[in-house]
Amino acid sequence: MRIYLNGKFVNSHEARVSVFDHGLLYGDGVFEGIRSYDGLVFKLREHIQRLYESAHTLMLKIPMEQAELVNVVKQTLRVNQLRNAYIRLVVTRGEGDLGLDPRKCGRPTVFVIADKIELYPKKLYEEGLALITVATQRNVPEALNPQIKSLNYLNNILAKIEAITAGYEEAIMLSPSGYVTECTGENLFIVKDKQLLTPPPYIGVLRGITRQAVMELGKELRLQVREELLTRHDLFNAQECFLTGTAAEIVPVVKIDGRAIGAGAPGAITKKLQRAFHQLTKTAGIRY
Ligand code: PXG
Repeated sequence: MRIYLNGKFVNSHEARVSVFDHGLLYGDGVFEGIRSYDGLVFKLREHIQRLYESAHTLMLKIPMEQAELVNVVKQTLRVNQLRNAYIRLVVTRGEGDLGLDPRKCGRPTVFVIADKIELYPKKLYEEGLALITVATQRNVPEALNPQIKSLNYLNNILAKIEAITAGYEEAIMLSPSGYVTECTGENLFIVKDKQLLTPPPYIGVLRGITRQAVMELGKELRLQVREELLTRHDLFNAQECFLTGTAAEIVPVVKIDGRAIGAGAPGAITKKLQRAFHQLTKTAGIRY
């Protein structure tokens, strides 16, 4: 496997970063997870733009233009001869010393990994997921805005550990006031009376690229699509619920905190959106 690292392609065993890299020492950096489908990178420009916006808020200057980074991603896929891939793009503050001061880091570290995609089991999509809400609250935007896709994922990892410890695969995280935010690596939607509802970014969620695509598909399917504050009660009494994310795509949710959602099986609108999404992946990408 060839990895892009700071301007060069190197073999994976040579792809090393310093123990003084502030991405490692402090989680000071940003990343993206991107997918390609049959030779098309899905929503590549949107992912690149989100990466640059996350970096801008951190005052982390990515040492190349967006168009150049788009080309690096395409090149990494070509060099590794991958047509269906998972791409991880990482930019860290770079190598510094044993202090937080970002001014000590001379040059950001940039790397791109493209690997075969590990698909989730088919059973997950056919049977749907059972979820629990967890005690670990989602980061508040006033402290560390979840819209920044930073290398600091401990908030999500703590929630994931709670879910796993309780015997579940994924957790629903709430805001400090008890509103639904998102899962540890996916956004959440519910369907109720022809409405497609998802929590608004200001409550503390990542603006998922898949989330955005699904909102647009929902409108095309003549659903009323809205960002709305949701409580656990709203989830329990939804007709359908599903999660969205680059790796997971659209995953039905059939049980939350022991309550069956709708009929307790993947819903009709969820299935329609899954089909529409798969169609979109065949057209909405950038060729490489
Ligand atoms: N919320 C959070 C907190 C995320 O990390 C999403 C939502 C979905 O966003 P996209 O843009 O992918 O629709 C994410 C996704 C993975 C993986 O391998 C995904 C994410 C982070 C780490 C790993 O699926 N982010």
